[in-house]
Amino acid sequence: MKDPIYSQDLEDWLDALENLILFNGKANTKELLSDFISHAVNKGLIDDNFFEIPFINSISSSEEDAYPGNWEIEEKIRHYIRWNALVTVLKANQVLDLGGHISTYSSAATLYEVGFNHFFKGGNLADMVYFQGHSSPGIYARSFLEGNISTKHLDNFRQEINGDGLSSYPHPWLMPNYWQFPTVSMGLGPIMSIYQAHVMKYLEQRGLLENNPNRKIWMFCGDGEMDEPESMGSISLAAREKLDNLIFVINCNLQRLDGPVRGNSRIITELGAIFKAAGWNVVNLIWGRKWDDLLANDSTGALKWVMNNTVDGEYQNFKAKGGAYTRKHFFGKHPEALKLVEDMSDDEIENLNRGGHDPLKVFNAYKSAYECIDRPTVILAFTVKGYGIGSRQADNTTHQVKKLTEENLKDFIKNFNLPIDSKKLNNLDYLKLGKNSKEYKYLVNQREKLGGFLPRRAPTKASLKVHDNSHFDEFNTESKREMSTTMVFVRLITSLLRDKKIGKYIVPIVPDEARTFGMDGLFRQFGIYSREGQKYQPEDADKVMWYRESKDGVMLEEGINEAGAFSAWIALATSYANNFLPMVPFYIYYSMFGFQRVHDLAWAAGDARARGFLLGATSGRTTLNGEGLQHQDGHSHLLAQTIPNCKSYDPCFDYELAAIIKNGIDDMYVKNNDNYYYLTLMNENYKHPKRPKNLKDSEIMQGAYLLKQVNKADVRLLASGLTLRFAIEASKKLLEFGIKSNIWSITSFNELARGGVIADQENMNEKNSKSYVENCFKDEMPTVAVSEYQKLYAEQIRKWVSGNYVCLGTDGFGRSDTREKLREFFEIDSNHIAYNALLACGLNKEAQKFKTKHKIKLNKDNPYIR
Ligand SMILES: Cc1ncc(C[n+]2csc(CCOP(=O)(O)OP(=O)(O)O)c2C)c(N)n1
Ligand SMILES: [Mg+2]
Repeated sequence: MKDPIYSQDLEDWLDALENLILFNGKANTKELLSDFISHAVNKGLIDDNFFEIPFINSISSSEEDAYPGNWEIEEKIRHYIRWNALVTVLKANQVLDLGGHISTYSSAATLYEVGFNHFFKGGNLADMVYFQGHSSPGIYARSFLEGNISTKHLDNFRQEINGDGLSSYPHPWLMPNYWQFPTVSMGLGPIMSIYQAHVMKYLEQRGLLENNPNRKIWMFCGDGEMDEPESMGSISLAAREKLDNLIFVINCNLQRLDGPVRGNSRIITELGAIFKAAGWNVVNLIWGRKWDDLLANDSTGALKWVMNNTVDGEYQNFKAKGGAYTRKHFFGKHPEALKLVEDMSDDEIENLNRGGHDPLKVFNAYKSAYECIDRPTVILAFTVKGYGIGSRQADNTTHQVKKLTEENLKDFIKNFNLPIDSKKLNNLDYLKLGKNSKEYKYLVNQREKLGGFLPRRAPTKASLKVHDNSHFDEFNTESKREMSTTMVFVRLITSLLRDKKIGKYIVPIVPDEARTFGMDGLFRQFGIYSREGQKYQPEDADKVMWYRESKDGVMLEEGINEAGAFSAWIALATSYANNFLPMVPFYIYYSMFGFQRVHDLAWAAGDARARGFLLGATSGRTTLNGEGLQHQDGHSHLLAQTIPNCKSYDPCFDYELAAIIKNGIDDMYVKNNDNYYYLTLMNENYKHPKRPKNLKDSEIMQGAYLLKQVNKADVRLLASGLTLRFAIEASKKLLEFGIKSNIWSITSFNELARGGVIADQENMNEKNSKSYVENCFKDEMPTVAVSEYQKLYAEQIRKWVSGNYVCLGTDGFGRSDTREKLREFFEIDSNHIAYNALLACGLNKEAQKFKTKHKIKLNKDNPYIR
């Protein structure tokens, strides 16, 4: 083991360094030293761990500001909150076993309380705080002391059905006036907050949002949570974009659910190196004040050496096993370190506090984050999981604790000096602050000074009415040339972007696919947002569609990063609630890399009441020819259907697409409904007919309309998206057999099914409702339904279709081939529609004839299992 004591050689070098600073100044020394070290690195003379940040506080005690708050009052408030959070969970588990977490908030209480008392801005354009999901009991407990949550609410923690309950975790869907950000799915808080900060700068640079350097985004999460790829996947963007409005507070209590996060090394050291390399301002918040004197007396460097040569598994033990153990196994690692504590009792050693539990250290760390310009800050806070809960503190199972022994409770009461009679622990009750108490006044006053209570979600009512209908109406006439629905969409969004009233609120977002979708024309016209503008002459500057980056660019080009692009979309789609600024984001991507890639974010978007459009382009299992198994989407609508407030559509014709976007804007930004819209777009060109005369938008929006009605129809053909064209063709082929078809354009099997489910539920509750789907298909008639998606997509409405109902679809993996071959293979082309229609009508002989005439290959393998 290397001896920590400084050698004479080192002393000489250090003297030389001091002299250099004295005679040449700091700036020159820095330059010289950097060059010197670069050379040393090049010669392989520098150890890899040289760049490790030492395991000591980034802010030394001499650099600290005094604590600005009332120490005693804050301590009492904090301890009351700790107790109330604990009791909330214990009560929910006394009889009902409803779960909840105690140890996480115990470790994070000081981190939050310093924020609430001194930093988190409330009011309009408040700071955005991403609370760690399972620390919610502590956040509720604070709101309770503030008077914003009642005893009944706390008693109903995790009991929401009968009203007046509190949701387990932060869910804006369930508590829309309180929670803003759904965080409990680990990793989503970090990535969503990074893109929130990115979007905030974007809105500021476009002049849509007031530029306020003091408005911060705080992201609180656990050290275990940092193992999620989403947590760190975008940290380089935050540094590259100089997101100094972003502060990560990582609660390094060294434990996750099952055990240590990094038993054999140190999570803080690891995270510090990674964030530093990514360009963040890293603030180590490791040791509390009680270590200050020890560190000041550590003239030999022995204590620092011990600190840097102890791993997290050991640090966890020190907090679980107490002072005597710590003396022996920590300080005992070096005789000089042991000497430092020879006059201290075991209790005093046990009480040596960690930085994340010391308000003074936390305050100074936050202050330095506030003052950091041009860089995001990460605060690595060293804490103890289950802090203060007697034998359960730092216990490997502490995460799961929901019930405590009497002894644990007594320890807690003693540790936090609570005014509770330890003999009466059968009937647990919350601690309150009298309205006239100095603590209550202080609590409220601190929040008033900062602008108001948090958390608070205060959505603004949007009124982004599109007055100019010509954007949409131009698609009601027959198209002059062949176009794909993707081209239709690009024309429509370009037109909307130019709208004098709402154009500036429209934001196209792409993950490096703009050229694929023919959107490169937008580059020049509207510009690509770049925090730093364009510092170079682009290669294609002389071309019409040159790659134009600009500080006030409209388009968000997020690179090959669907999770990031989706997070940017969420930030914009919830801007009406978090910035008082309704925005209309259109995120367009390869449909296969949408829901199935980032479905958890799509779920969070539903929870967060996002409003905006998702466009799954190059969709359909058979329309994307050539690409094959990984690219051909035959199920994104089924995934979309799992999100209750996502409305999804598969339009075929341009006027359908235009109507869906028009009504979607009206639904979200005029009627203020918390829905978001998913539309699939195709890349096959064809002519679009004139919009039928009597067609109502409401029919398109409810999911179906009768495109072609014949007198005394024999069969109904229901077709979604592009397959509508095959159904039209099939109806012609059926006429050869004297079979007349009614053709329905199904814009959304999903919406039809939802309407059916809603009416069924109402009927069960004696309301006598009839759904739209039931009304459409009440006549008994053979019906063939077809889509480019799995059969299940059309199957959803079986219950409400009267008569024989046959569903065609594209079950199975895709593969590369031409569109025609794929449609034949998946049995959804016009031949298969007509053939199945004849069978559905019971015309078996005609079906055989049809099969021969049109050379339908049967007896082939099922595409589902091939
Ligand atoms: C994506 C995801 N996976 C798993 C969980 C379940 N889970 C909840 S808390 C937790 C442990 C969290 O550890 P850490 O991030 O260190 O937070 P701490 O409680 O220690 O502060 C786990 C695994 C989850 N909520 N989300
Ligand atoms: Mg942890």
